[in-house]
Amino acid sequence: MNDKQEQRFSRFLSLVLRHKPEEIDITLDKAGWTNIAVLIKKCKSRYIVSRQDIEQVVQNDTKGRYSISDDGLYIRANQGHSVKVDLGYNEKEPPEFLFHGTATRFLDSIMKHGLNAMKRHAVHLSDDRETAVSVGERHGDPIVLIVAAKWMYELGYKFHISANGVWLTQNVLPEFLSLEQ
Ligand code: HQG
Repeated sequence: MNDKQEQRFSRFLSLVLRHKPEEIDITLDKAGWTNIAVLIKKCKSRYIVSRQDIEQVVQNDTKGRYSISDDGLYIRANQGHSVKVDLGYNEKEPPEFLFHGTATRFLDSIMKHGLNAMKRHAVHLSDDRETAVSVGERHGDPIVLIVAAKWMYELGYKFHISANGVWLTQNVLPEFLSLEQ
């Protein structure tokens, strides 16, 4: 696959592994894994891919969105699901601050209601500002919010980190949010 084909197929993988497995009639297990051989077969009407192509996409994905199981038989998305899955990540103590990138037009609502998971399972946070800016840019004029993560953790809120380094939490109340100066 060339770069373009790879990107297109990666977007398709995101769709079926995170949101709509029914689109190609595959099933995800409780932890989000699906059998690679079956996936290749079920993709056929839209993408003719080999196992090697899939390995290439997993390896080259800029955000490390996917993992292949240790036995090499299964693939899953590391985070970002809207379908019900339990990814089984261990709880982890976050650094003092984490970042969330969003668009300026969401700001009023976020400062009023806090950060919600919206269509996904969790609020996505990063430990660096640059990532937050690029996440925010996907939605429009970007703005970075600082989350008092350690304080939340000390108060009992749970944090998990995905295999590709994305911090996940259920929701963030407005009192834990501040705007970058
Ligand atoms: C906003 C990408 C109004 C929230 C990225 C965000 C990330 C509110 C949007 C991953 C709100 C949801 C996730 C409230 C939250 N009122 N707006 N109360 N609470 N929002 O796409 O964090 O490329 O579901 O700020 O890199 O942008 O898919 O979440 O703007 O890691 O691998 O509602 O998706 O990764 O948008 O992005 P999203 P996100 P992938």
